[in-house]
Amino acid sequence: MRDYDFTAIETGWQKRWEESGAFERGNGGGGEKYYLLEMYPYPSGKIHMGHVRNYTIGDAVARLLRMQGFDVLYPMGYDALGLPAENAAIENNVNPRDWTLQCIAGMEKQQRRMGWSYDWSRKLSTCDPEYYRWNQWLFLRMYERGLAYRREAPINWCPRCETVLANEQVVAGACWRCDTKVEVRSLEQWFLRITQYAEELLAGLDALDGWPERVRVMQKNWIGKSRGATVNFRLKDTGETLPVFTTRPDTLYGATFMVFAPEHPKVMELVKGTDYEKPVAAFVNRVVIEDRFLRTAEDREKEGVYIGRDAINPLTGEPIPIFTANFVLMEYGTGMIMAVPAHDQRDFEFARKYGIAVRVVIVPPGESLDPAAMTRAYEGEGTMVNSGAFSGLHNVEGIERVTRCLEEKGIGEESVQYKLRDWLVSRQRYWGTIIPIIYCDDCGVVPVPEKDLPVEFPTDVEFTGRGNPLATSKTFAAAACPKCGGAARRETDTMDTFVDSSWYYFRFTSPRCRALPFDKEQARYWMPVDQYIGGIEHAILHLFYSRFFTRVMRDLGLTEHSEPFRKLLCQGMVIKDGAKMSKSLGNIVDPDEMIEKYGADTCRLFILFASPPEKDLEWSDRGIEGSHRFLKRTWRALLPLAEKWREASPPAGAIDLEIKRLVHKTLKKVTGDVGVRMHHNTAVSALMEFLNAFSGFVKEKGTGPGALPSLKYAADHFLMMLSLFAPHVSEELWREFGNEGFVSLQPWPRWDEELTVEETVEIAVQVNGKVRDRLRLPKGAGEDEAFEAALASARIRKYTSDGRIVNRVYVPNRLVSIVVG
Ligand code: ANZ
Ligand code: ZN
Repeated sequence: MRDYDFTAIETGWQKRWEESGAFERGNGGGGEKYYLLEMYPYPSGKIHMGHVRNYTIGDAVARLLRMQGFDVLYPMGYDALGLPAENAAIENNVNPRDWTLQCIAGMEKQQRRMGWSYDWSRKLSTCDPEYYRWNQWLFLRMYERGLAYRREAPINWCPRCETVLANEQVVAGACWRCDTKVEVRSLEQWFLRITQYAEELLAGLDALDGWPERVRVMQKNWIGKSRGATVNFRLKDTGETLPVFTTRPDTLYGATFMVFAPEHPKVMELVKGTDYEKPVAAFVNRVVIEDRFLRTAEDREKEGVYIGRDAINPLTGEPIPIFTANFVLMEYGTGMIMAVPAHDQRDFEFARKYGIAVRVVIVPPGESLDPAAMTRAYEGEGTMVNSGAFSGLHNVEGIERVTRCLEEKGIGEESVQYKLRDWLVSRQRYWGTIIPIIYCDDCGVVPVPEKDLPVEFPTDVEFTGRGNPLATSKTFAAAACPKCGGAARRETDTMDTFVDSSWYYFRFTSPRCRALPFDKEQARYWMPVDQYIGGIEHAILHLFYSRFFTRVMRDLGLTEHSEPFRKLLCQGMVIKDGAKMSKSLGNIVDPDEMIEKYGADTCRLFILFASPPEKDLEWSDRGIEGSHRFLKRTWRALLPLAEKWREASPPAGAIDLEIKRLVHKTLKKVTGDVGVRMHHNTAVSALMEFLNAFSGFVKEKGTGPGALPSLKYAADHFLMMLSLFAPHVSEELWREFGNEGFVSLQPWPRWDEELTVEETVEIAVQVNGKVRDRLRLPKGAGEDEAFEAALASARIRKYTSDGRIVNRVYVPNRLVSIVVG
């Protein structure tokens, strides 16, 4: 018997699949469409086990659906723009483009070695001018509609990468890539007006019932909708209005001070020329450069300074002091707050520290609160007190009533606020889509005309690690103004690479479309993505931006869809020695080495068997050995059988019922586990049990002509199922049995429900101590069922019809005993 030479087997089948275009769309049959997508990789040069896991999970599903007759779209591409390529350019003195293309080539080769069934004819790379051309085109459409705009903004600046970072790229006050402490600067920046879609993006979450609940919650919190009221306080001396946003207008009588965000322009304006100017300026300058997330953390000490001015509480008419403090943010609400120390913990801590009055205006029902004795704020519900005409009301009702009162008096109104901010998309970097804008001294901001798209990368640039390389080009910046023809200069900012991934899945539906970002008909047919698979780290940004872009493209008339991803699976991490497998921890297992040593089929099988997709997977050398042994056992069990089968002129014969049951039961399990529940691990273990039962059968019944048809039947079905997980070895054995075509493209067999029902057992029936019959009953049949079946047997009735039954005993699954007197 020849050896299980997985390397030869795997490369052989990969070549055959490729040459025949086996997995190009259209081979799945004319069934219902199914768009299966995994998050495309950043081409860092090598795939890691996280990729291997993600893509193996998806591939099993793609293979099943294709065999089930779905019209499957299963594409792959590369998220090819971004910082790492530029960092590599700086370190190794290569062009980011060359570096990236090389990385893509390397990764694609590895991906092909894994035998994933992508439709490679649709491959795309976002660094291809034919791709980023459409980033620019979409940007200009957004610009025309006011959805892309420019303004000066305080931004996060990484002094090491010398670039602006989005809020979400700041992790605990440091740059997400290089960990350098982030600074705040003010610069002209480009934004996408995602806030215009805040309400719709929030409402849409309810319908996404194919998404993990935790992802929906994360997105909801990211939008951060709050209902409340805007209340106009007044500056005591001038009467100038000072609007605050509060979710608790019911506590207005308890507002004993006001706080401005340190960045608020009013702060320095109000202290100008007073004794307070110096200390306030010192405080402000110190706080504004601190990271906002740390600055406002719950356990962070609250600190601030009095600015020497007072405000008037609009309901009590009392003057209250104004402070500026670290716990108030400029970007939320109005950038200033009314502080209610009795009922807000932050305000309470601040008031205690600076000796500000604490006034209780809500008490727990039936209780009272002594401000002097309080050790924390009372933030719960209760009855309003010390609140003029509102005293005695339940505070929830009070929120409504106070708001209405403010509206009647014209000093406030109901208000809704979102934590969501517009998306800062400009980056001072080279390897991103160039923002297609020209600045002209006479005409101002002028969009690059469509015929001049794409604006491509200049190559005469230097990668020194300082500043924006685009700005070092001698040729790039100078441009003729598209309007007046005069000398003008190009925008050197590039787009955040999250722009690329916000719509790439639309492009896959018609990757070579030249007239538009994608063909409308193709998108109508394929979208939405039916199943998306990727890491939880993209729960907010990528998935949120994609939902935004889809809506923008809808409003541009490009698609009717609003939601891009119908179902979402977030796979767990790959763990080794108790920590996430990562380069920095040095606990990497290299997929190439594993393929070398065990073959792709073994890797795939182990990864799917070791853990259900959404749970973490602990890497185990013993586990992978185990999977390898299973495939070797499969090989040794089936190959000789295939030879026998080919030699014997295949005799027709009935299929053994036990084998049939085994096949149909397993078929049902595998179909449901992979296609519906996405629990590949239990499907794999069902196949392992299958092989055991199969070997038992061979031992018992042999491989003679009588048994061969049953064994062939079992082997065919087993190989079809195994092909979802270990496709190469399945193809090889399939062919060994003399079967036609690819096993990967066989129609998925249907199971017969009846054959999947519980197993049956043989039960002996005794009459007066002598076995008179044997019955097949469902395993676990109850006493009544067993006696009924026994008495229905003609053989038994022969012995019971004369007498009267005086006793009966039932031993489940084994024996019915009847005593006739
Ligand atoms: C008075 C008050 C009394 C408040 C009370 C709360 C409890 P969410 O739910 O997150 O929307 N706030 C408003 N703008 C702020 C800003 N720019 N920086 C820091 N805090 C700000 O929070 C809304 C509440 O957070 C608002 O309601 C305000 O404090 C504060 F017993 O107003 B509240
Ligand atoms: Zn001009």
